[in-house]
Amino acid sequence: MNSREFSNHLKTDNVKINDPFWNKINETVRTSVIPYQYLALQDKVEGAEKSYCIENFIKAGRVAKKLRQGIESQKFPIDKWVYDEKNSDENAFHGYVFQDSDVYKWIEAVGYSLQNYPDSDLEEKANKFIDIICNAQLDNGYLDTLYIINDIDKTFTNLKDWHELYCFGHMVEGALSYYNATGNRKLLDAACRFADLICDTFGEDKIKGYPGHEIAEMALVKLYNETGKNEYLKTAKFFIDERGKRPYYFDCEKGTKSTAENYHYNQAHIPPRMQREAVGHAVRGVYLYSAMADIAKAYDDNELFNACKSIWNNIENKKMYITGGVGSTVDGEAFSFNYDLPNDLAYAETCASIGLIFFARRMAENEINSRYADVMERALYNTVLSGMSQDGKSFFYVNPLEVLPEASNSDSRKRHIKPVRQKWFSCACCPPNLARLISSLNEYIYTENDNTLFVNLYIGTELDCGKAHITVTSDYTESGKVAFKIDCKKPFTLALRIPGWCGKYTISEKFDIKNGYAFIKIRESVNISIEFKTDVKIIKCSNRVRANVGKAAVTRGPFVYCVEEADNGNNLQMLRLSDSPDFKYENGIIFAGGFREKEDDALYSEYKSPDLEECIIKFIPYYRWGNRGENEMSVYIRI
Ligand code: FUB
Ligand code: ZN
Repeated sequence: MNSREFSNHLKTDNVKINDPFWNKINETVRTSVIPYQYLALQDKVEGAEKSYCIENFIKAGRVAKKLRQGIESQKFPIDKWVYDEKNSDENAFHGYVFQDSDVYKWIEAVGYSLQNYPDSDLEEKANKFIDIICNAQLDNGYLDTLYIINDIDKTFTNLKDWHELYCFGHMVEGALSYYNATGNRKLLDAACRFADLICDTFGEDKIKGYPGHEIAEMALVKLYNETGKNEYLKTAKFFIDERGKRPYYFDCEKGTKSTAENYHYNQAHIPPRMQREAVGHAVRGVYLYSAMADIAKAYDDNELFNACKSIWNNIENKKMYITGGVGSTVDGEAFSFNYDLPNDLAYAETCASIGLIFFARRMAENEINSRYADVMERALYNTVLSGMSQDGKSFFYVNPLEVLPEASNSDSRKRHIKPVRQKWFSCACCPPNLARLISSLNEYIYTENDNTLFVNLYIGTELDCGKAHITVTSDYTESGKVAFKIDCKKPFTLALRIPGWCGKYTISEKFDIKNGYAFIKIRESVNISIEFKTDVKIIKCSNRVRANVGKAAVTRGPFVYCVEEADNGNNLQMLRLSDSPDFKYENGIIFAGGFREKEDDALYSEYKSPDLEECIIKFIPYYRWGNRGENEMSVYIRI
C-alpha cells in the first residue's frame, strides 16, 4: 500500500457525539462558553477586558453608509497594533487590528453547535450579529472594520502586520460553518463577495502579496471545497507559492530591504516548499503548515508534502511539549530552537495547539500514519482542554508546564504565565478558537477514502456514511474500552488507530497492523470490542531537553498529569517520585508513592544525601489544573 493515500474527514452531518467525557465539555461550551462570549463581544461582561468587537462593526456600518452615499468620513491613523480610548479618537477603531476575527470565530462555533443542538434563540442572536457585520460591508465586497473606520484609502497596504487577510479567513470559516448549519447564505454570500475581491486583487499580474498572518489560505481551500469555484483554490495556492520569494513582498510594500532573518516570524524567510523546520510565530506557523498540507493534497504535490513532513518531524520530535503545546518562547510567541522546551517559560498558546490539530488532520488526510492523530489527541486532551476552566468562564492563553505564582507576579520574564485563568483578554484570540474547535470535534474523529474508514479518535458517536451505520460506545478516557456496533451497508475496511501511548490492547476481530492502524475487513454487520490498557506510565523526556533532566512526567491514557500545590503543598520541586511506585487510580486522580525532601536551612552547604520523608503524591490531569485558585503546578517531577 502506498502510504500517501488520501482521505477526507467525515463532517458533522454524519457524526453525532454521545460520549461520557465529551458530552460534559460540549455542554459547557454550548451553555456557558458560547453565551459568555456573546456578551464579551458586546462588552457586557463586568470586570472583563473590553472587546470592542461588535462596537467596531457598528461604527464601520455607519462609515459604510456614508461611503455609499458619497459622504466623506473622518480619517484616523492606522499605525498601531492595538487601539484604545487612550491612544485613539472615540470614533476610531478600537482593539487589536484583528478584533473582527473574534466574532467570526464565535459565529463559526455557533454554526457547529447549531448542527449538533438546534437552538432558535442562539440562531437569532447570531443572525443579529450577521446583520451588523453585513451592514459594514462595502459595495465592492471589502470588509475589515479597521480600514473602513480609520482610512479606506489604505486597504491592502500593510499585509505583513495589519491582518486584513487574517480577518477575511476567519470570516470565510465562520460563514461556511453557519451556512452548513442553518442554510442561511447571508454571511456566506458576503464572504464570497470579499473572496472575489481578494481573488481579483492578488495573483500573477496583480498584487503579488500574501498574508502576514496565515489562515486565508486554509479558508480559501474550504471555500473552494464548498463552492467548487476554482479561483479560490488558485488564490490559496498563489499565496503559498508567492510567500518567501525574493524580493520580499513585505519589503516591497514598505519600501524597505530586509534579510531572511526578518521574516522567520512570518514563515516568509524562504518559500514554504523549501522550508524544513517550524519557525516563527507558532500560530501563524501551524496555520501555514495546515494550508500547505491542504494544497499538497488538492494538487497531489509531493514536493510540498515533503516540506510538510519535514516540518511535522521537526515539531513532533524536537519542538513539542508532552502536553501537545507548541511555541516555547514568549519572544514573538514563537517556535524556538530544537529541544528548547522550558517548563516555566513556555508559551504554548492555546491557539497554537488548536492549529496543530488542524495540521494533524490535514496530514492524516494526505498520508496514512497514526502519528498524526496521536499528536491531535495529545494536543486536544491536554493543552486545548487546559485552555478553558471547568465552568467555561475563564481561559488560558499561555499553557505553561510549571507555575510558581510568586514568579508570575513579580518577574517580568514570566509575566505571560498566568497562575489563574482570565475572564477575557484584550487580545482574545484563544477563547473563541477553543469554542470553534470543540464545537467541531465531530469533524476530527473519522477520515475515510473509497475502501477504508479510519478511526482517529475514540469518542462515543453515532456515525453514518456510505459504508455503514456505526454506534461507537466509548469509555476510552477511563477504562480504555470502546465498542463498535456496525450495521454494514457494503464491505469495507475499518482502520483503528492504535494510540501511541498504548502498549497493550485487545481487539475482538482479526486485524493486520500497518502504519499504526489495525485494519479489519468488514463484510457484514458485526460488533467489535476493543480494550486499550490505560496503565499509568512514567514518561522520560529526551536528555537533550535541559529542563527535564532528572525528572519525569506521569500519564494515563491520553492524559498528561501534573501535581498542584492544592494537593501536595508548596515547593513542588521538593517532591520526588519513587522509581517504580505503586500507582493507585481513583476517579481521574493518580496517587503514587514518593518522597518530600526536607527544606535546606542554608543557601549553601556541603553536599550530603538529602533528608527524605515518605509521602503520597497526588496527580491530577493537566487540563484540570488551576481550577482551585492561585497555586503552584508542575507537570514534570523529580524522579
Ligand atoms: O495575531 C492574531 C492572533 O493574536 C495570533 O494568532 C495570536 O498569537 C495572537 O497574537
Ligand atoms: Zn490565541
